[in-house]
Amino acid sequence: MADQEYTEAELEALAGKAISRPLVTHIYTADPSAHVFEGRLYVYPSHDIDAGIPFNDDGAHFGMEDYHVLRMDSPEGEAVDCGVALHVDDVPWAERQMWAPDAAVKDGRYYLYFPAKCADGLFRIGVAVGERPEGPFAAEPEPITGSYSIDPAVFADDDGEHYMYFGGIWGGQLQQYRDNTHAADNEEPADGEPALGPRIARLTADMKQFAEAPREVVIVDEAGRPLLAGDHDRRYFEGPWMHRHQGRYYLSYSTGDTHLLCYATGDSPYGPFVYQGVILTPVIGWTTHHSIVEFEGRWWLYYHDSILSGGVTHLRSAKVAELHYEADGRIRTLHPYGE
Ligand code: FUB
Repeated sequence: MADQEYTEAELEALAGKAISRPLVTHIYTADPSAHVFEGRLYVYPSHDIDAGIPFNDDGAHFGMEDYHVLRMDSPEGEAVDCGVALHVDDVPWAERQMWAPDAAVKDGRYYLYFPAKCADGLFRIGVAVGERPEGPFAAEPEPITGSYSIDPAVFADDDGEHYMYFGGIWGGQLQQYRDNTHAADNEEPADGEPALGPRIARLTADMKQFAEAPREVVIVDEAGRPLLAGDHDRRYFEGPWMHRHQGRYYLSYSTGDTHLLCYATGDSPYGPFVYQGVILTPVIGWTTHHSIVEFEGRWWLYYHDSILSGGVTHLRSAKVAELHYEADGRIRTLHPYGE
């Protein structure tokens, strides 16, 4: 996850062609999870900082310490920084690396879900509860039992159930787990074997625990064969998101080292999901991470890039662009700096 090298002229040219601007410029924000709460848009991003930690393959340089929530009256309006919603110092079980969060609401209470590393060096996922969409949030004393890896995304289905999707390979440690059991020497499957999938677990009625053991989500090709680990242009890497459109379930995600946002569709929150195509071609910066939200009948892609920091991969800026569906439900591919 190294920085990409760009000349100033190249960055300026790309910035000029960019399809959207950073939501805010006074802080770096990434991994934006957007929701409509109380009729307004609330965006739950990572808060990128330069923690002074040298780059490594585990992503230690992503040394984030807190979360700020952004509020927008519309996707085309200004984003207001609502301030610190939760700090790692206020999470009893977490030591470092407050990575991509998400949020949900139930019965008038708001739940912030977030991954962080414990003292043992393993990521777990926690929940913090608040009375307002922007927080502040009070963390539960322990992470969610049975949680692991990164990138929680909580989906509210029409029947009132909530499901958490999570998991990311490489720095996100998902490859170290099989059947929800950890072994540090577990590796990614070989190229010709089925790829690892994100995990899904239904949440308990109080939104604070898994109601079931996490299951692995399978993404298949058009012939129904699981995508293979060597298929880096299509296989799951990190950053899951779930939304429904015209009755179908859309699982979208990052392909990591090929820097694409892709999607797959299915008939159940558990899948299987059939790979469909690319939502967003690569952005400036190594990571790509997104959410999809409907606001007043139009659909929006929240994503990030590293233009503002001059290509520094751990100093990103959240952005938003309109998303379009074709009549058959396919998502039209977006190009962040024009075609
Ligand atoms: O922000 C830290 C990590 O980078 C996220 O958890 C990943 O999805 C990637 O965007």
